[in-house]
Amino acid sequence: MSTNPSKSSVDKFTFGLWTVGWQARDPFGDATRPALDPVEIVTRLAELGAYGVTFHDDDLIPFGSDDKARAQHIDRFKKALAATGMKVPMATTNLFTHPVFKDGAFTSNDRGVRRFALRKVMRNLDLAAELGASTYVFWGGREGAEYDGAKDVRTALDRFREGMNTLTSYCKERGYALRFAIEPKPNEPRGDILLPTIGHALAFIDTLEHKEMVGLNPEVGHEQMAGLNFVHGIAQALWHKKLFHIDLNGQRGIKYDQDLVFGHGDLLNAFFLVDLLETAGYDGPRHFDYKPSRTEDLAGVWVSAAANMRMYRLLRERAAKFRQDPEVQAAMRDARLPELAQGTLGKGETIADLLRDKSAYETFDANAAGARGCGFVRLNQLAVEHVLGAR
Ligand code: GLT
Ligand code: MN
Ligand code: MN
Repeated sequence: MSTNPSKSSVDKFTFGLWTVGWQARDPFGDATRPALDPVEIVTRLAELGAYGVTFHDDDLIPFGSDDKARAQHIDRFKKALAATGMKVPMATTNLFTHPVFKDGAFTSNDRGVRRFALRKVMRNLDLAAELGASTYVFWGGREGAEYDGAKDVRTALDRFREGMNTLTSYCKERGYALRFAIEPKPNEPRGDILLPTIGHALAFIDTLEHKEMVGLNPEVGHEQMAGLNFVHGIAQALWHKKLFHIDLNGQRGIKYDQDLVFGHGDLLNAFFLVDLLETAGYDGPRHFDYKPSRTEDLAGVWVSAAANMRMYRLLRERAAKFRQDPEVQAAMRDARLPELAQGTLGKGETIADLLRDKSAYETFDANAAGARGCGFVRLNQLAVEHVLGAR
């Protein structure tokens, strides 16, 4: 039961500079917290036991900085990383805040904006490679539309693909060992965003020139905003070998993007997510993309950051106990979970063999099979009891 949230960098817990650094400005109200210096963020997160930080170009270097100011921001950041041992496993581009991106970046109807976006990404790819990042995220928050007549979606997807192909080629030319991770989201800030779910993004990636370099960075809340089951989405991403990175947070149902602390939304789904990540051998960062609620002061920011890591560790501990519990193992057998791993056709069995097998059809008792209970509720109750610490 004891879970010590002490420093354990092997956990690879990472946070975006923009998460704890969020000043809590929303469409209805002003900031409730002061800006935080990236150096302070690195230092405080290191003290809390995080493994690393991630950033958008503009989180580190304010938009429009000249070369001299840019170099100074980078230098201070590098010194903070060196002093704390914090890593930068991922970086990304801000292609959504400045008004120039109001109609998108790679898919803006305005060609000049598209070219500017590619150059902005290339510039930050250079920095990401220099800082040793292995993943580069693409969240296309402004790639979309409010009106069906305002965007030719098929042509926009051509431009999106052209952008991704150009940027993978750029990395190859420069010899960068970066992999790209597309982050789907159904809506907000655009009325409808292109590549809205894991499934849409997977299909898109399959059309890319260097598709082996491109995978996913799914976010808990984004799939849940679309009413989808995040655990199922992650399982399919893993199945396609496309889970390159993950954004952990909490969301309570189909509404605006809440970015709550991990586990503060659908707790049971978070439990099974941790179980999946741990048992499937996902070895990438556990990246928290949350926003400390607007109600919190600076002390509350650090409380909420620590809560994400503690939640992950607690759920990992519960999930391991769930799997070790003999009653759970029996319930899994009764629910025929191991049987699903057995091929439906026998080894070497042909279609002719299947057609000859009378027990498969002619004498198969469909009514008896249909009457048999599956035992899934018992198994789920055991899971809930483990989450509650009742077992
Ligand atoms: C933005 C968005 C996140 C993305 C970030 C990466 S930025 O805050 O809400 O989900 O992961 O661009
Ligand atoms: Mn979000
Ligand atoms: Mn995210």
